[in-house]
Amino acid sequence: MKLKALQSDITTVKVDVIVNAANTSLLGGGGVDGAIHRKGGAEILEACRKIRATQGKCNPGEAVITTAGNLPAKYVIHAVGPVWNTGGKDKERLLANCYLNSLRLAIENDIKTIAFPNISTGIYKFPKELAAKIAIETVMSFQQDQIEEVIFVCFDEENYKLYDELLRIKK
Ligand code: AR6
Repeated sequence: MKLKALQSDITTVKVDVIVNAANTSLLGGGGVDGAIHRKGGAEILEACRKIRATQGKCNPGEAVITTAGNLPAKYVIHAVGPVWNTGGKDKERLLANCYLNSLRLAIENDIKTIAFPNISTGIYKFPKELAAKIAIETVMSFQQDQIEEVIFVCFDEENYKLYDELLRIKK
């Protein structure tokens, strides 16, 4: 499995699946979630509504999969990250679960290439360096032989530099 960092807008990345940093409602919001729903179109929201109707809200650490609508990817995995400034001591585990559950869904759906945004490091204010370490370590320790490439798509330069550096060290 090849791991790489890319500084880009995740809605433009051509992979089998892009991951969204969603919220528990699954019904859209700001940040990368807003960008994905805006560019992906109504089909994604419709699919999210159906999931909501059957399973209710999506808890932090969990993930669901939908069509990617008009995006170049085939699917979108909506993962709900933890909010940094709230009670509860298991935020690190919940962030790791976002990556684990997304990878599990990718395996179930025969996905070979997956792109992650830096979940929870925007509106949810998770410290960027800690989030990058958790993301990379979780993905690296995931045992499988189906997924060929994992791209960490960083929007801001600070995150890109962190991922680029950490991935160099781990090689
Ligand atoms: N492509 C890639 N990364 C992006 C993009 C983009 N187009 N836009 C922003 N980012 P955030 P969170 C980066 O705030 O912290 C929403 O309202 C951004 O720079 O999108 O998990 C949801 O509905 C940051 O590094 O997600 C939730 O309510 C990263 O994506 C809440 O925000 C995550 O930032 C989730 O907050």
